[in-house]
Amino acid sequence: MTDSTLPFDSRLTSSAYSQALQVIEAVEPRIAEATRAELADQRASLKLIASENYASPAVLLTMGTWFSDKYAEGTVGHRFYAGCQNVDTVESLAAEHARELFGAEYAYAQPHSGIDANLVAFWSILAHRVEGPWLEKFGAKNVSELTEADWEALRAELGNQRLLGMSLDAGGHLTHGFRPNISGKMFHQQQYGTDPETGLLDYDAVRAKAREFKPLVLVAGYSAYPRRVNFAKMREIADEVGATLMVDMAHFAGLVAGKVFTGDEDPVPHAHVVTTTTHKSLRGPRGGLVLATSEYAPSVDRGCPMVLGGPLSHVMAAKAVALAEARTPMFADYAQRVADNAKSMAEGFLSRGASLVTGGTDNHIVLLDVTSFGLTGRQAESALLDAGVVTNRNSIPSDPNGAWYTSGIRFGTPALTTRGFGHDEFDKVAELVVDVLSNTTPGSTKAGGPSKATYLLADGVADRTRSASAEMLDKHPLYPGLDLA
Ligand code: DSN
Repeated sequence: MTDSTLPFDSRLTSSAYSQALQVIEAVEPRIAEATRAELADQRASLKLIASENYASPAVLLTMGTWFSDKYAEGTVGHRFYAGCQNVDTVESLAAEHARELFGAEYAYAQPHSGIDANLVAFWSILAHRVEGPWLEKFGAKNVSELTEADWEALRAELGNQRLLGMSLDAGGHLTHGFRPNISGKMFHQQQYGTDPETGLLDYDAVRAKAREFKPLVLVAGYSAYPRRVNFAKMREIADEVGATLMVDMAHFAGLVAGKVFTGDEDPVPHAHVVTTTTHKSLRGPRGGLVLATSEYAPSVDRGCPMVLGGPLSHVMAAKAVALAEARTPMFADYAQRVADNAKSMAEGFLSRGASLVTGGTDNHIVLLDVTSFGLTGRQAESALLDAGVVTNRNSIPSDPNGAWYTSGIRFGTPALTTRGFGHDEFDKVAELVVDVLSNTTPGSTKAGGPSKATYLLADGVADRTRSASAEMLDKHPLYPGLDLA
């Protein structure tokens, strides 16, 4: 029995993949074998990584075509290579679906990943906010008219800008100004955190920091914050200090697309520039996307060659297919289930005495504080993996174990919701996780001291977790009916 939320025809898909694998097998059988093994592994595990999902066969198949063979640097209608008319069709369609889906004035479908999308956004904002006035000052029409001396001064000006983003341990992303990331090096950066008592964003504290720091760019968005953000308030703060509001919605783009986040929680009407990946809750191919107001569009359009190499036309085609899927009522229903399931999982943890950062969730993420189990995130992640539960360790606010060992485990509902898991299954998943962690004890170092990495999982726990998981996974098969025989 199946209630997968993926739209596809299993007979056609089985035939397409069986034949494709035969073609691959004839050249490099080990790749065909690894491809079959990967499907088997994904089918057999409880995938709870918040940033992963399962794309539809239509999306996946679209990536395996001759569009991969094209170079298409430039923009639609203005390429550096001849013969890009079909790539133009693909890129225009991806952008059109993105604009329609999100109600954006402008969409740029070329970024290869989320980091690329953020780099395009940063440089576009600098070009618009810093380079623009500079060109005006020197009466130049474009950067090619600047002299070497102008360039030297412009470089100093570009590199002297400030960015304020959410700190990594509060749930922000590496690219939001984290020191070791390029964003923390190309900008003078400061970070805002969350309230130490509640774990929630404190908009007054963000405002106070923005007033003091006066950033050129205010970044909102997160990769491990289990709550919604009020983007209208963030825009108010940005306006007050003259900053550009950039929202990275990579994690929750599916919830925006499915109209679970509307009004003040929808970043698109409030931000100047919005970036996202397409493969997380949005359930598309691995890639990035930038949305912008018309004012920022000309500088975002310079993403290639400013920051990006040649666009991946086959992936842009798959983005168009995924965005078309996301415009259906079926996807809106899926997005609502993603959020409902996260609540069920959070309640499942709380009712069993576990401690959650912010005390719960209202998006797709549940962030479990594992210190009450006497474990580090690293130990908990490894013990769960032994039991077939795939997650990732994550920092929690003011994490005593730092960014490597951490004290949290991040769970996400997009992938298993795609398989059809609902309230009861997510409650059961919480029960299994609590059982595993309650039966895990920290290990010791070789010298006999306390270790942050080693652990001992009690006998029998991994087996009983795997068999309880298998029961649920069998009821909700991945790509039901897809047979590679
Ligand atoms: N790596 C992604 C995540 O797991 O959230 C973000 O880049």
